[in-house]
Amino acid sequence: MSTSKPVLLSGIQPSGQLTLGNYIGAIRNWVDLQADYDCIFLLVDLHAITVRQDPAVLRQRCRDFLSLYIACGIDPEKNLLCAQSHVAGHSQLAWILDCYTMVGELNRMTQFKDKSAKHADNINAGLYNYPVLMAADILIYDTQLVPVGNDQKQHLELARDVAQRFNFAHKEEVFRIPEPFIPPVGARIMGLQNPEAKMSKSDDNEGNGIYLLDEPKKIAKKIKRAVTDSGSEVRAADDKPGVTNLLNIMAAVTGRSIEDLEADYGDSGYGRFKGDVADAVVAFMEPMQARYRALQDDPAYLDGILARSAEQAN
Ligand code: ATP
Ligand code: LTN
Repeated sequence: MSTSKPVLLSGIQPSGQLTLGNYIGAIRNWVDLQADYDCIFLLVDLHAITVRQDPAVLRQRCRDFLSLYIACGIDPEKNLLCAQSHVAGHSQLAWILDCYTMVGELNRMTQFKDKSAKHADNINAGLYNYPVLMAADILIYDTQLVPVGNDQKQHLELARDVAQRFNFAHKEEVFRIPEPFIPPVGARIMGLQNPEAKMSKSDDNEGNGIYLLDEPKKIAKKIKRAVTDSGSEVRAADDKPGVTNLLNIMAAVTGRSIEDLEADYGDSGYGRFKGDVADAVVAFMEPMQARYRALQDDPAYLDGILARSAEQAN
């Protein structure tokens, strides 16, 4: 990693199974932006333990996610691919930033409210302080750009506020104020069965998500069974959340615009459209999955990437 370019940082929790939503909202943009920045892509395992984890499973999942980052097109030679827990500075800075974060700010975080409702038996302090550790991940590297999906916008605004408060208190530009990068299309991919809620990697309803490691046949089946809306027109609209979501997915994996897709599929009915969405998703997935399988055969290579990246990050 050179030091001449601006820094880009992002991360994903190694929990559940990576979805097409994670790819479209986050990883795809990392791939597109990696040439122009010094990039750090994190496996945020310390964030993942806000929910109970089996240590061996968590360690293996870090390798699996790392393989998927690479299979999706992240270059491990040019970027740092780190486990968050391998770089102690993240948690050290988090404590300092805790002292510059207001309880009132944390109380407003919607992810905390959602996760507390989902894990009512384990509302721990880590879940509450989660956004402060995320702020530390970002601020410790003088990060300029943070590509994330729409659901992380609130956390990023908090990181900016805390950085500004710290700089103001000490009358010095200690932290660079990071900018979000939220993609214009696909920042919020919705569940296939419930297009009112975002597709999420720890969803209990398996049919709701397309997982990056789903077999092609399964992907096609899930897309064909996706909830669509009344009427038959293929058009993006607020009263058509199911069709709009499939349009966003197809636009993201093919690079075509929504307008172009609407012009092509407008009156052709949902059947043909869904078949083509499934084909487009599978065409993206198959070569990516083959690259993933090849990487899985070499755990020493993966552990080497993590060790080398952590050393440089430290
Ligand atoms: P979990 O269900 O385990 O909380 P998640 O699927 O919400 O996980 P995160 O680890 O919270 O995933 O998010 C990783 C990245 O993927 C973030 O940048 C987030 O904004 C993005 N992302 C997550 N879900 C979606 C989605 N449905 N659409 C677009 N981007 C998403
Ligand atoms: N909270 C994020 C994951 C995350 C992150 C980060 C994203 C942790 N640290 C730093 C961007 C930058 C999420 O997606 N749940």
